[in-house]
Amino acid sequence: MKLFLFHTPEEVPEQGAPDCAIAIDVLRATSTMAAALAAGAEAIQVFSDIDSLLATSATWPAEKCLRAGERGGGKVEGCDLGNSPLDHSAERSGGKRLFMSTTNGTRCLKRIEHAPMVITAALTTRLAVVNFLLAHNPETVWLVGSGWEGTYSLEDTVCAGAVIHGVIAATGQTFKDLAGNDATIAAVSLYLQWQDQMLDLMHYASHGQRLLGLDNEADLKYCAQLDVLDIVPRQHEVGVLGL
Ligand code: 3SL
Repeated sequence: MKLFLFHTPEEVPEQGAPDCAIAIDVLRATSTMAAALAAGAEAIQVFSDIDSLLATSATWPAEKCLRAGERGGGKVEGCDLGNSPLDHSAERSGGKRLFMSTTNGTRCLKRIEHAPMVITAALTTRLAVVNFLLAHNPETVWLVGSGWEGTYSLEDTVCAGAVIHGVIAATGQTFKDLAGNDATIAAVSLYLQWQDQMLDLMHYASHGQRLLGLDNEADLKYCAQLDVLDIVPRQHEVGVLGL
């Protein structure tokens, strides 16, 4: 297995495709997707723009539909929810399809949607993602951070580092075997430095600060947890993820 890390969707090469592509948006899209599926959502359908989300969701039975729209950290008018993992419970999300569009996370998924295997990762699902990789053993893996509007995100990089470190720990392989690019090695160093202070790191991260400014400290606490969900959201048809 060769692992490549791209910090933003913009860094993803125009040519070629990996055997497995992993979208990461710790704050908060991929943490929210995992929380929704763990709460029993039927599936998550992702959109780059709100107009297509509203148009497609209008064709779905209303009682089985939840619209989640986020821009700039806030809920989009006309949607039922914003992008908080804490919004999801069995009562609210069970059996429903989540139609979702966020500033960066869903854009990241759209960028990699044509890879043969597409999954999402978050700190909450880190070990499940490592086990998924070990079970499927894809030859090439692209881990793609969602970043913020084209720039690097600390929290996505530390999550990529946590996944890569997990693969190293489980296989005993070295960077020589596993690292496809320099960014993978740097991400593991970041993870090793911060693994016991994940919440502190979220507070220092620029998007963490943006979310704190919007009164979302509980979301930071939730998203900073490691290995609390044993699920891997996986794309089953282009733009639609489930378990
Ligand atoms: O950018 C995104 O996709 C979101 O996760 C951003 S936010 O955490 O909802 O503000």
